[in-house]
Amino acid sequence: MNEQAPPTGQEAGAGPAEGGRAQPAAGEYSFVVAASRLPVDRTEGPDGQPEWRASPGGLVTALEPVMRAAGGAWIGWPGSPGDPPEPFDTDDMHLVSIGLSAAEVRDYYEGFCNATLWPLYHDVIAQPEFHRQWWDAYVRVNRRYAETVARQAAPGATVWVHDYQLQLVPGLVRALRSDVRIGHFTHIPFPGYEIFAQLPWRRQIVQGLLGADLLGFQRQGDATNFLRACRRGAGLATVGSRVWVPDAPPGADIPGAPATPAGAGTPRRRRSAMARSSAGGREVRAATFPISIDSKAFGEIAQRPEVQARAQEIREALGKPDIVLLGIDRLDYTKGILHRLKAYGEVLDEGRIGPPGAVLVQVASPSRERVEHYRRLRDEVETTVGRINGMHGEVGVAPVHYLHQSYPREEMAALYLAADVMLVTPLRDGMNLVAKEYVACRHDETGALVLSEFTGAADELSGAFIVNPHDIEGLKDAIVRAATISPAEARRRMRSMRRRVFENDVAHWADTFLRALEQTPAQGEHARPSPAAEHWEHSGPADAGHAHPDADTSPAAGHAHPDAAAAAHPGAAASPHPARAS
Ligand code: GDG
Repeated sequence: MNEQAPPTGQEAGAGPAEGGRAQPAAGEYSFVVAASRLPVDRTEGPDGQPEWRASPGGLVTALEPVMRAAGGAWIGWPGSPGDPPEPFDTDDMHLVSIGLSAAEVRDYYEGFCNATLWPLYHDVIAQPEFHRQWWDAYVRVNRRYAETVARQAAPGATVWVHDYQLQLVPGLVRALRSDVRIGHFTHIPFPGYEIFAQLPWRRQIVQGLLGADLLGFQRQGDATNFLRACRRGAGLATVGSRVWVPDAPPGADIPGAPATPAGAGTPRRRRSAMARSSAGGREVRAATFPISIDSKAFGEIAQRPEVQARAQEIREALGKPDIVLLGIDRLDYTKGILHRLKAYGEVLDEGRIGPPGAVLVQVASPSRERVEHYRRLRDEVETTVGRINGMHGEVGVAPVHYLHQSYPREEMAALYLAADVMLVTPLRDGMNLVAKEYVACRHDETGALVLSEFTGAADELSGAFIVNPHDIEGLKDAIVRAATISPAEARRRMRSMRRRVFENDVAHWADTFLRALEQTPAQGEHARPSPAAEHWEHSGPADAGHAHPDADTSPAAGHAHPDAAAAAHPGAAASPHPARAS
């Protein structure tokens, strides 16, 4: 492991480069992850000073083998404003903090990320706010990340950027370091163009993302929506899962990036033609890679005797009801908690199941508490829970146990084990890991999952009771069916879901993405599409309302297969290993 860290922070490592832009010297890490958060917890040392400890989550666990083999660095925000800790090494990786000032936490994190992009990308369930000052902060923080990545990455390194908080980073990194290979994964949905088009900075976002070689999404619909945004918002040509990006730097429209992209300001149809006939450019793939969990680790926790004993204890503490229903979510308006409570309340009203026979435990872990929509949601959820308990409770019997707290993983596993029915009812959710965690814990193949069709998980967990959470009658029926399922049907459904969750775990997800990234053409290997290639789809009247059939049906556009890219680019490097340090 590397002992001495290069300096971090905005000011370090810059030197003169072409075009007058600061070009940082290459670093020493051949695998670099950039994510909104650093996988650390802040604790207090014996002298009262803050100390930082690594806190491995699913993503870190998945990337550990690559980090260990490649000498990896993880770049992220430690989670509180002010001076970031010095870079430090854990057993497997080098952690580099990005500092955010209090104003940046307000404008970038709470503002543009969580009050603009989050609601916009979740189909405007809440009204997004657009503020130029927030956008400026987003650009500034993304640039800080990009500069840090550029300083840490070894020549030819693989860089993996995560999520909606860092969509400009791929383009900005490419402008600084054209030698690295860049992947980006969007954990949340990518909205339909009619919604995305509301964003005043939609073109810059598309261009920022297109700095990557490979763009990963949770579901096919997300990738398809992105490809449409490329055609309609940026006037670029696509075929199947591929976008042709002409030579001008894709970060060009981002304030501070070097130049203007080819075709900006030209009519759309001509721009597309330019894209197809331009002398040079790159091909970017947008494909689906459904994320998962560390299924084995979750399964193992759930097998521990003390966790199983705790599950029993929970049921006893709840008054030994016949049916325990469970919801576990961040307290977020996308998660459909109010719809779930409404349906459950009506099921109780109608006496279809009810206390003391059934109890709902709703864990709503605190989230984004300084954002207005979240404060309002908390009030509404707590009022609704109070109303249901007031109507249907008795002394010593509450039909809803509401817990606005966070728990350790062992307690989460005990809750999953204690629950006969898991309710996962988001209005929109990229994947939803809670559904998969529940399944991973049910080693005796009991239990039932009620799952919203608007989650990525619904594509994989066909053994669930799939619901439209807006359809309250349908949701009520599903809750009752799940609560009264026969053991044989529960086993059949759970077995198929467990097979899927254990086959596609988070390591498989990371591996598939990184292999596909490795197989994208390296700098200088991009085969220019022939101008006669009429299957290249571009924007224009024909695209006004329909995605090209290719975008939905091409095998390359579907769930990514590592071979797909290699087939498309026979000359591409075939090494399965993501790290490419020379
Ligand atoms: C985003 C996307 C996508 C929750 N409360 C506690 C706790 N959790 C853990 C769960 C689960 C995770 O948080 C939540 O993951 P989700 O997938 O449900 O949702 P988001 O946080 O919105 O995540 C989502 C995900 O990214 C990954 O790509 O699936 O669609 O929105 O792991 O267990 N964990 C602990 N205590 C809690 O109280 N320890």
